Amino acid sequence: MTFGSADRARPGFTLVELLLALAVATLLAATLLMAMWSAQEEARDARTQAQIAKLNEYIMSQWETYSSRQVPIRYRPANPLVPFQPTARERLLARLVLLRDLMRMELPDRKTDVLSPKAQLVFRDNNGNVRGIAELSVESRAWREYRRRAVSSWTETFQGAECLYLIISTIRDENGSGLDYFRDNEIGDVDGDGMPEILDGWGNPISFLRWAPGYDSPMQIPDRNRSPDFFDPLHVDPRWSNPNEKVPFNLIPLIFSPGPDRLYGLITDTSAAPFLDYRNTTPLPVDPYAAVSPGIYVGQSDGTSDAADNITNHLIEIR
Ligand SMILES: [Ca+2]
Ligand SMILES: [Ca+2]
Repeated sequence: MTFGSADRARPGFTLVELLLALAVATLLAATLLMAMWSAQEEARDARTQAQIAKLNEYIMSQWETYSSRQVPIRYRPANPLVPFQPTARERLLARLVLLRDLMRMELPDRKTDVLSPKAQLVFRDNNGNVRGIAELSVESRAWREYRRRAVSSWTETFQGAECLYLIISTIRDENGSGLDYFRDNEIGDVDGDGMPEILDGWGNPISFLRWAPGYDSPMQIPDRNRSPDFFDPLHVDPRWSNPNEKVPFNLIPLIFSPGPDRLYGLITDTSAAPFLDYRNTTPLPVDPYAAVSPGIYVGQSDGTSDAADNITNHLIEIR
């Protein structure tokens, strides 16, 4: 036996076998990477759901307090020499409008909510002359704190998320701060405007709309007959006298992550100009159902299907 024949007998790989082995290895690696990626996506999704459930808990516990909230009102006459005596109906309207102003200031979702002063409800006589003005007689502590922390470089891009951060970071109770639940890497300033946001599992700001009348969900039905405004049990809102109106229906605050596609797909006032300032809506100030522009409402789809994969407090099962 020669060395040469021993060489020939040694098992070896042909080029085809090598290529085949390489292909199998590549496929295995790709499958493994895919499995790792989908496990990561699942973890991101689960974390975002948990974050939104926690944020929902904070916002809704505040929301529920408004049903029995004291609304401190100051009435001023237009002419200091002519006393202003509001009617019972006017007092009810003042309570409703200024309750909405309290919500606007304590649960802001845009720069103007933080920066615009208290709303004024103006009462006129039959000739259109101003008889008197109603406004909140105190400013809430939370609102003053938000104003103190609003920096001049603040931009509208992520204002909903930035307001949500302001609200949650101002919460203090016996268990600590509202931010304690969130990890360090879940707080960021994606747009670098000096105002932080809470970030979802994909690193995108979790946004907030206190009132999203354009959003349709199992929790928010845009029909006042099936789901009337919870905060107006006496039907004080003047639109109740118009049979053709669908407002005021019940609104539920909207907390939303853009989801895996990282696109929000909902109309907020950042996509329209001029920016909505709730203090100056007409005919009543602080109208939760105010249009961004004619026929366009806060929270409605921007015409794409980008919102389909969003993770929101209206759709997740609250644990
Ligand atoms: Ca920011
Ligand atoms: Ca999306």
